[in-house]
Amino acid sequence: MTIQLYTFWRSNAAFRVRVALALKKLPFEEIEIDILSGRQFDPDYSEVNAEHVVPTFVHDGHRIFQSLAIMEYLDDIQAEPRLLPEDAKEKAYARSLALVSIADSHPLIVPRVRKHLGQAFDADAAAIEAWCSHWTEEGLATYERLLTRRPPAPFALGATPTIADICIAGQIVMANLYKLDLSAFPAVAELGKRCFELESFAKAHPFQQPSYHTRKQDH
Ligand SMILES: N[C@@H](CCC(=O)N[C@@H](CS)C(=O)NCC(=O)O)C(=O)O
Repeated sequence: MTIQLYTFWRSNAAFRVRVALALKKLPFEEIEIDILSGRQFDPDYSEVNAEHVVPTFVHDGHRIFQSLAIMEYLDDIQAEPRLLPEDAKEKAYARSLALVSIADSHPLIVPRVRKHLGQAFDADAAAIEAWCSHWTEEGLATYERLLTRRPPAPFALGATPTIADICIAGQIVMANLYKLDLSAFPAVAELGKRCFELESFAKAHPFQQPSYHTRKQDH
């Protein structure tokens, strides 16, 4: 089996897939697409990903996009360790938790949104940063309420990490990028600590990617 991942150090969606692949212990080749320099619009990559986003996952030549679809596919091709619970209600809850970040928080702060805020509404760098911080904190606050109602034991769905933990950890990654204080979100911070103690999470963090250290200053 060969796996390639079109990825970028800062991409939250790519972070999710890097963690999922590491939890499954599946080796993969990374192909970097610098989405801050517009490489997602290059004709070659446009052919790979019609949405002009990362990640794109390639399994034996078959391409899949959207991090949730990729993580679910990984469970289909290699069942253990499971990233989604088998029980229908638990699986739906895991997906619900995952989508708080994937569908409702993260899409508001991606590069194309930040760019449009500047181009269409004259938002300056400080205003765009404030926008991103706001929507990141909204996601963290939702997770805090959810984790308070159903405390992690020790992970969000139980004994082992699932897509829910991956996405909550991703929300923390966003907070790290915007230098946000997590003290108002103690349950989220505690779960994040537990996740990032695992090598699969820690090594997938944007700040651990080689190109983070060689990035241009404005990236
Ligand atoms: N919902 C998608 C999000 C994909 C996405 O927006 N990726 C970002 C990086 S995290 C991207 O490539 N953005 C390029 C842009 O906004 O121009 C997923 O979960 O895979």
